[in-house]
Amino acid sequence: MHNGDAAPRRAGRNVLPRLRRAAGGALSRAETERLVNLALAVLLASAIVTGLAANTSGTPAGRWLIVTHGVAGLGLLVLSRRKTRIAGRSLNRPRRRPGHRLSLTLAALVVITVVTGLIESTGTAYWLGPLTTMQVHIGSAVAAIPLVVLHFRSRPARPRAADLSRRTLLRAGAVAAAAGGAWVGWEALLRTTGAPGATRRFTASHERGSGDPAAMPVTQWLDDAVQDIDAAAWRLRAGSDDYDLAVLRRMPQDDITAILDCTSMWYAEQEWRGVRLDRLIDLGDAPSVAIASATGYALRLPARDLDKLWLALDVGGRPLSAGHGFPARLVAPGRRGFWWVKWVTSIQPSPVPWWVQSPFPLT
Ligand SMILES: Nc1nc2c(c(=O)[nH]1)N[C@H]1C(S)=C(S)[C@@H](COP(=O)(O)O)O[C@H]1N2
Ligand SMILES: [Mo]
Repeated sequence: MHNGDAAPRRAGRNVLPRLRRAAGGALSRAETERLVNLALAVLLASAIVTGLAANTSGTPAGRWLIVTHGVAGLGLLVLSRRKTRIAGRSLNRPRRRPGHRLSLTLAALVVITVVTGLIESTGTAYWLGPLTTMQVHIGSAVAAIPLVVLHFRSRPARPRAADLSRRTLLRAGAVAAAAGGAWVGWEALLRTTGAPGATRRFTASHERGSGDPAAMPVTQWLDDAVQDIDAAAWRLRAGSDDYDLAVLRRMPQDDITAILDCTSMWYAEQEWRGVRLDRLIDLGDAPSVAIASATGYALRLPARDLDKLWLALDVGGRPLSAGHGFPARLVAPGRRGFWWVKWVTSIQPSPVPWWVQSPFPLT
């Protein structure tokens, strides 16, 4: 970690003073504090928004989300020394402002989030105790959101019209440049040290078990349990038709090479084999298709994607294992792992557009 924050500091030291002179000299302490707090608010908001959005994205267009996410996170580090000084002065006042414990909790959560983000990017620690590094990262970030809101409500860092002046914009540019420099430096460090993270995907996921389904992690979104399904009793309800496994196996199968990219840090490329959904069901005019699991896990996908979705029965030339969704699971190339419903029991036309649903499954 020390190497990590050395980069922003070095960049900050060179760039900031020069720009500060160009921007018309020093500001009062109160004005500096207000601007630092404002910058932190902007960085926190962009880190949170890009982090959540990046988790839904599975196409290369989502890459800029991850880059912005990293730059915003490192921007927090760039400003951390100044913020520590501001907070230190505030805490050392004879009469502390109310809510300082909340602020310290918030600070701790932000530190945990940034540090786990950095650990994440190195690809060296999938687990942190009983939780995955990503669970700690997302968990602390989500826990921080209400505290961020409370914090800025009691200590508003109000923007002013003058913030659009050349001097403040130059300062914002300097912080952005330092954060961008830190990002470039951190990536270079990952490459030169040969950290596993150097080869992570544009989604920031690390390769695990490609071509070897048994080595691919078994991952549940929230609280589903691995289903032990009796193949003889299993039925798929697709529209008004019932399929059993033997019938499905006699249908035309496609071989699909596709990457399953979970939101919790890993991806794997496998050879899947299954039945294309448009051969299983005719949606008519329905705008979306609803896919449901034996567990109740369910979601909707756009009708126009029906010929780009498969109900897979095999992976790597063998039937799915229970953990990976036996007897049938969705293969949704280009979509993040949570769309790849396992233990599918129902495929139905839905009258509701696919986007009328929570951005993430709720079970
Ligand atoms: N029924 C059901 N399907 C599910 C999930 C789940 O919790 N329940 N998790 C999803 C998530 S988050 C991922 S990443 C993939 C993981 O697939 P795998 O366990 O075969 O690796 O399954 C998806 N399908
Ligand atoms: Mo996942």
